[in-house]
Amino acid sequence: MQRNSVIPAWAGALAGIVAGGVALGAAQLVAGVVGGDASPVVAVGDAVVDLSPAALKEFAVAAFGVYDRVVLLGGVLVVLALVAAGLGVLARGAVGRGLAGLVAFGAVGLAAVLTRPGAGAVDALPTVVGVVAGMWTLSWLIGRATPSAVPSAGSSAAPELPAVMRPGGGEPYAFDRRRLLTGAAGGVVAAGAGTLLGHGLGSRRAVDAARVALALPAPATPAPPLPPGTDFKLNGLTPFITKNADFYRVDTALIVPQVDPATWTLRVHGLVDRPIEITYEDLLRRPLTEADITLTCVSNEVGGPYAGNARWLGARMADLLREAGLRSGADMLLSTSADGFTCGTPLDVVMDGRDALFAVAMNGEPLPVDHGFPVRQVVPGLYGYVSATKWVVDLKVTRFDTDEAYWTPRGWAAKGPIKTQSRIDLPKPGATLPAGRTTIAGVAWAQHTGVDAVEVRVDGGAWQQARLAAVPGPDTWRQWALDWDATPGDHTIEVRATDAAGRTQTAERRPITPDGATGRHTVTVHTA
Ligand SMILES: Nc1nc2c(c(=O)[nH]1)N[C@H]1C(S)=C(S)[C@@H](COP(=O)(O)O)O[C@H]1N2
Ligand SMILES: [Mo]
Repeated sequence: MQRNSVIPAWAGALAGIVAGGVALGAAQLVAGVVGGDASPVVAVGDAVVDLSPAALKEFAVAAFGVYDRVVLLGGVLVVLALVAAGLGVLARGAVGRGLAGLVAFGAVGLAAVLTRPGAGAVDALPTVVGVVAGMWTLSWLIGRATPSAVPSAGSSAAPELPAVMRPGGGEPYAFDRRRLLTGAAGGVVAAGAGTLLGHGLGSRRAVDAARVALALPAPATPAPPLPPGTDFKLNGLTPFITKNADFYRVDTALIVPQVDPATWTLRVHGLVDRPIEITYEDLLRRPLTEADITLTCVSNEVGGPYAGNARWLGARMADLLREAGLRSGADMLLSTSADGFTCGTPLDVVMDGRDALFAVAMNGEPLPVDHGFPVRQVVPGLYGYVSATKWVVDLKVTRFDTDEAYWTPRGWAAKGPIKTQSRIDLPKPGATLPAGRTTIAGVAWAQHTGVDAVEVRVDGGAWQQARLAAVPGPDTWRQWALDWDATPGDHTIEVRATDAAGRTQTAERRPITPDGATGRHTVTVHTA
């Protein structure tokens, strides 16, 4: 009966704490999957607050201020760790006692979870799964710590304390320290992974729920109705408006930041007279502007897909900056995302009257999380890496010679105005077409200047004017099309755009670094 008691108390305590950690990690993971805030630690913490006398609560708030909740949860965790350690010590003698203790402890957690207002049966799941995972871990670790074969002196029954002598002599040891420690390390990893993953899943659900529940205000300045004929509606031609689900995504985020609009704020500071911090509610109360703007990525190769056009709704950046009071000498806005990414935007561009927005909506919906929910910047005419900060939380008014944005030391230009480009969508590169009449079509962009002409030539012949679709303004791309009587054989099709200032895009091929690719999009097709 004494067999397991050869495991020292510290080892039992370690097994108990690791088992407790695995229980909490599993509970957090399940809570993340099934939803709700059914984490037993939080529930126990809340129950402690509910059950404790008002005087104690006031003391805690007075003593710890806004950190009272953190202190409370920390206290709950310390108590949990002590109890788990005690159960582990108990489990050395008889695993069943430790397991029974875990069940009893789980019952307390369950009571705390189920007595929360609005709790349902599904809220029991994290605690139940957590207790089962903890029980399994505890018996597994105690099993690992127990020597599988104990050499006994002779074959006589009733050995005393099983003890193995170290080869070099010294203290006898009677339990498998190495197997316990490696098992405990595995348990710690599992506990941490479960907690992090569960937390990530949980905050994703919470932010998704907040996003779906949002009611968007009407724009104070609506976008003018789209003129007729912005979209030729040709099969295979990029639509004028990009659906949110089809919009390209470029960012450095391995895990998309989950930003709760209830806690989001934007700080405007730096070279200003009156630093400002606004909440999401404040932002929605401002007069909002709606505008059709085409975003483009500096990493878009000639003919590439990293451009998209949407109807954005947002507060004008210039208004907020004017309220903050710009100081002289400032020439850059350094914006920071919730995940630390930074963008450097020329101040004069944002202040020159164009629709530079803190956008909250995209094509009539709250911003998708991938596209910067709850708030992102959109500045017509600048590549995304110098203007379009998603999940933006901070705006510092500064100078290009003082501050540097994320991509600048990584080989990209500090300033990135969009270069005029045109793309052939139809026919597809390498396509085989029947000879005869066909349509060559695509999109062209020169944001904030506008596209005035698109020309096409086949096999190096004369440039021909394409017909242009309507546009609501200079900030979007523009569809173009040209009918072509294709003769049998191989053909090369080239395109070039001219902006509203009369500048035709250059034929010179340049790579995307440091400030955007140039050259003419060219496709070859075969006609039979
Ligand atoms: N927070 C954050 N914002 C960001 C980026 C980023 O990496 N992180 N990338 C920028 C770049 S390079 C581009 S092109 C646009 C792309 O916006 P989209 O993903 O909504 O299309 O976002 C910009 N905003
Ligand atoms: Mo980009």
